[in-house]
Amino acid sequence: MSERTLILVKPDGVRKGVVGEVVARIERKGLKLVALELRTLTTAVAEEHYAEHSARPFFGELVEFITSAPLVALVAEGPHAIKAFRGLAGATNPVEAGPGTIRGDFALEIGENIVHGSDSPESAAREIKIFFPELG
Ligand code: RTP
Ligand code: MG
Repeated sequence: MSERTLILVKPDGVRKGVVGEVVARIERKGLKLVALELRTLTTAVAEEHYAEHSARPFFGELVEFITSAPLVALVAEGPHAIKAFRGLAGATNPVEAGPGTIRGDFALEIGENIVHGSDSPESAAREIKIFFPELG
């Protein structure tokens, strides 16, 4: 069954110039792009997006980082899109992400791990509404 996932190429990914590489991997996997936009997040949107982490010690740094420069937000669609992209991204900590994954290939630090991908159908629905309400 087809589903949608919210993907971010975070500010470090834009700065490193790997937006095209990430989009190419999404497309090569067979997922279809249904929305894509470069934008700089406000603190309010960043806090809403990462609300589940609001009590964590790294929350302030996370929000500061994700609002520090433009990111690319996109929605991809296809069978098992959520799990498929989490597989392409690799483990949260880039030093544990295997070679061939986005984080494994392009990052070293957990706080700057290039991409975000929704982790469940519920998260995807919530996050897509935050970034692309018009897709509702
Ligand atoms: P994301 O939400 O960005 O796709 O990453 P994820 O699901 O793999 O990881 P999650 O647990 O949701 O964490 C969200 C982001 O917070 C940063 N983080 N920093 N300093 C730390 O210990 C720490 N732990 C997590 C990471 O940038 C992670 O992507
Ligand atoms: Mg997450």
